[in-house]
Amino acid sequence: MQNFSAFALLQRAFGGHASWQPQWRTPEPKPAYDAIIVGAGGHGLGTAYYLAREHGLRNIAVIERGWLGGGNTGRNTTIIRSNYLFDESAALYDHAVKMWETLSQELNYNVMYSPRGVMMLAHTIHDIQVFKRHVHANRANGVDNEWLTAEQAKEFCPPLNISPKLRYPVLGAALQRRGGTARHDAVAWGYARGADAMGVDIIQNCEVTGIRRGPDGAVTGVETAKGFIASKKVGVVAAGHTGVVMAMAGLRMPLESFPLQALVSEPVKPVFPCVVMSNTVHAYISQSDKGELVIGAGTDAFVSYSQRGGLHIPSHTLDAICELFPMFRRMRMLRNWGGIVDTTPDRSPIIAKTPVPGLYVNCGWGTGGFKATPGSAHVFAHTIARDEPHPINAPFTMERFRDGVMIDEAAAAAVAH
Ligand code: FAD
Ligand code: PYC
Repeated sequence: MQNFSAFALLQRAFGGHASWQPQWRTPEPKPAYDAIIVGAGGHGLGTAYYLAREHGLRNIAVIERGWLGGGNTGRNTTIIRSNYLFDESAALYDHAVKMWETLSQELNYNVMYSPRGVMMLAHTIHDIQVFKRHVHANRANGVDNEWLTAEQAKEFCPPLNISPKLRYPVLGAALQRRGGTARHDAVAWGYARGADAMGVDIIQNCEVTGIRRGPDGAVTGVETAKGFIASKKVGVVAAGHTGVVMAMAGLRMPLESFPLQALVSEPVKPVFPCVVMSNTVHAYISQSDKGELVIGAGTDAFVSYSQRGGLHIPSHTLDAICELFPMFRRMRMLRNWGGIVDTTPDRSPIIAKTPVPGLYVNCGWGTGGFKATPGSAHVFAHTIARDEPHPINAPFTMERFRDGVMIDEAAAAAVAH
């Protein structure tokens, strides 16, 4: 008589050996990836690119809840500059500016970096003092920056209204000639293509919903909308949502998230030669290669995860732009949008290891992380690959808030937040 007991059937299925049992248990998942990057913005994709290019890791996944470049990388106004006050920041942002200069060649993808000059307007005695201090500090750090009179500012940017009758007249300006703009989506696509060519997996439409830790507390991988993905190294670069993602590992971050808006006009022929920023009247402007005037202001005054923001911000900004550049009064606005930026108490980023072994974080860029993209990605890749910071990002720890070693760049952030 045939034996149909479950045991006998299993014995037959496994070749009649008594050793079938271990295969019956679910094995502990082995690390599938050398590193996982959460967030396919410019910083995340760039990090994967440099991990592969400079540190020889090929088995990397970039996990993105939406589409690549659909976060702040694709929503920002692309201003690039390195005129920050403190030594630590000047080193970080100038590292990035130097990388921008050759990024198109590095990626063989035109990121349209255009060093057309960034001019920051002074409207009060306080502005003059602050900007002159920046000019001197920058020069001491080998970062170009120069002081212009109002007349010199107008010569550099002819549409600028320097009438003394303005409510906030232009009293002078600080000019960084190496500053400028780049094409934001090209940066995301350039890094994505470069990383993909070296074997990096870019997994879109796959939200990270949990960070799994082993009995020793170290990271073992991430839970996602598509299932568990294992890795002993996880780098979180999820601007605006970093606090939410890091909470999944039990860490509370010193971050607040705000909407930041921007808008563009109808396209016109080339009319605006540089970038002009004014923190005092809350407006900045440049012209894109498509011809649109690219305009923005400070953050909304409330914390939120809404990628929209209040209508009073664009309207207030346009008032300021029309006063500074009266020739734009009759132009029509084409569209406006918002992104979510996360800010730290000292308005400087965190690029660091965390107290959780195998978990790294890059966040807190507030309104100003696009300019840092190549430099930030480069030093973050170093931090993940070697489990220790690059000298340039060594000061940008989480612990500085506990220890009171701030890098207070609120003034250099230039966009009120
Ligand atoms: P992002 O491009 O936002 O990428 C983070 C990604 O993480 C997103 O794609 C998001 O979908 C993903 N993500 C979030 N949560 C999860 C999850 N749970 N699972 C998986 N993926 C997740 N900076 C400048 O230097 N100059 C400027 O002129 C400038 N202008 C700006 C104007 C506006 C309107 C805004 C909103 C920002 C501006 N910034 C500017 C700031 C700049 O855009 C950001 O600091 C920078 O782009 C951040 O890049 P990132 O790659 O870190 O973030
Ligand atoms: O950081 O220069 C900047 C910036 C400009 C607009 C938004 N951020």
